[in-house]
Amino acid sequence: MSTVIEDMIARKVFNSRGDETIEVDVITSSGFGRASAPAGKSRGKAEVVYYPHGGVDEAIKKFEELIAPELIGLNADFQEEIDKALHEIDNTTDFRVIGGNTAFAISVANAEAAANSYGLPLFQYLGGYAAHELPYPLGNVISGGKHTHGKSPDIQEFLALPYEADSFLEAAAANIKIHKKVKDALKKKDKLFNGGKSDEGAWTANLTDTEALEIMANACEEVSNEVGFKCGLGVDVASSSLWNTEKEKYVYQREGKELESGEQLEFIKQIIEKYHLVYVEDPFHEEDYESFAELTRKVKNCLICGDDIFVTNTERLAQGIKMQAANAIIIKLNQVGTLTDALETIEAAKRAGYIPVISHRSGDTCDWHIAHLAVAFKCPIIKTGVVEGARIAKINELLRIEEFLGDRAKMAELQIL
Ligand code: 2PG
Ligand code: MG
Repeated sequence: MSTVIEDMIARKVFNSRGDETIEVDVITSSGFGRASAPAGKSRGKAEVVYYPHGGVDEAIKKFEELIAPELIGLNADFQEEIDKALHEIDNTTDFRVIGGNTAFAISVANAEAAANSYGLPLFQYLGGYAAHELPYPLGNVISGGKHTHGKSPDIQEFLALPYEADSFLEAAAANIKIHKKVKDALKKKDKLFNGGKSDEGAWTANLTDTEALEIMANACEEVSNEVGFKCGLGVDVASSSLWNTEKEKYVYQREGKELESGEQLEFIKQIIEKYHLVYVEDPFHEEDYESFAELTRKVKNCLICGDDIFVTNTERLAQGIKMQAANAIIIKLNQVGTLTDALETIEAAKRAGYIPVISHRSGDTCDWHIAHLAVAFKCPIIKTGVVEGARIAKINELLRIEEFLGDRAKMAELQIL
């Protein structure tokens, strides 16, 4: 058995939106790893740059000229060294030379190649014997905002979180039940509803935010009663997409309302209380740490999660921790580039009592690695949609991990505060 990298290949493939992306193969003397990068639509401003000028073609050129010659011959199981080398080759703070998505695909493919060389599943290679807890699936059921076109809710995502399920299988099945129930409710509500879905496989319909919340709250309650465990309701407001810098207001186009920061806080607080939300992501725009902190202080039994505000970045998270801005953080590897960077952020989050929520991107591939990372790095929640190929790839991989673990499989500790 040897983990020495013998060869590396980069190619252009497509993501679920049909956009070009990069896929990387890492071949060691006795193993193989492959990873492809996802892409966000509602991106945080402080995310790393996905590709150098010239896109995926230029990234592949850089890979062949600058990266592969440096990494071939190194040991794949020295993950930190590989990730450090990627930073050194790039030599900028935001991966703008080689591309954050290039770094992502290499970093993850490398980890898989090392695991495969040892004959281990990725989650066991990274997490060892202690990695036996499955995350709760946080799934997008109704889409709005930047993830849709035409008349739809302003809030980007209406999510289900079956946070008291006894197994991952039951939890995933509950989300699917909610997704189906919501379809029936939408058919009843709007004769013109034609079953349209967003990139993430969530329903798209002519609804206001309040109507979407009502439909979701009913579906979650009905399914909770049917399955005998709690299925909570959550939202990703994706507020940076609503924030108008000139007006200094949140512009809700569908409903024709404009809210100042204080009014936004009141609105979010009110929907948390009325619909018993257990999860709220990005309730304010990415620079408003103060309002995040005020909301976190004011609400109980609800995760206040930062995505665009933290962008999986340790420095931005440190600022959040200092200000007690939230109690949960979205982890998207391609917001920072490498596995090592993401792990540092996860560990810092946990030390501060923040819940790390590992997440897909709206444009994704059938790559399943985040399923393994959730178990390896003990992230109690995975945000990866309910249906649609790229989402189901991750859900099904978690079902395989659950089966593999057998009696040792256990759902993660997750106390909704
Ligand atoms: C989000 C994500 C994923 P995108 O905002 O959380 O649902 O969207 O990948 O477009 O940033
Ligand atoms: Mg988000």
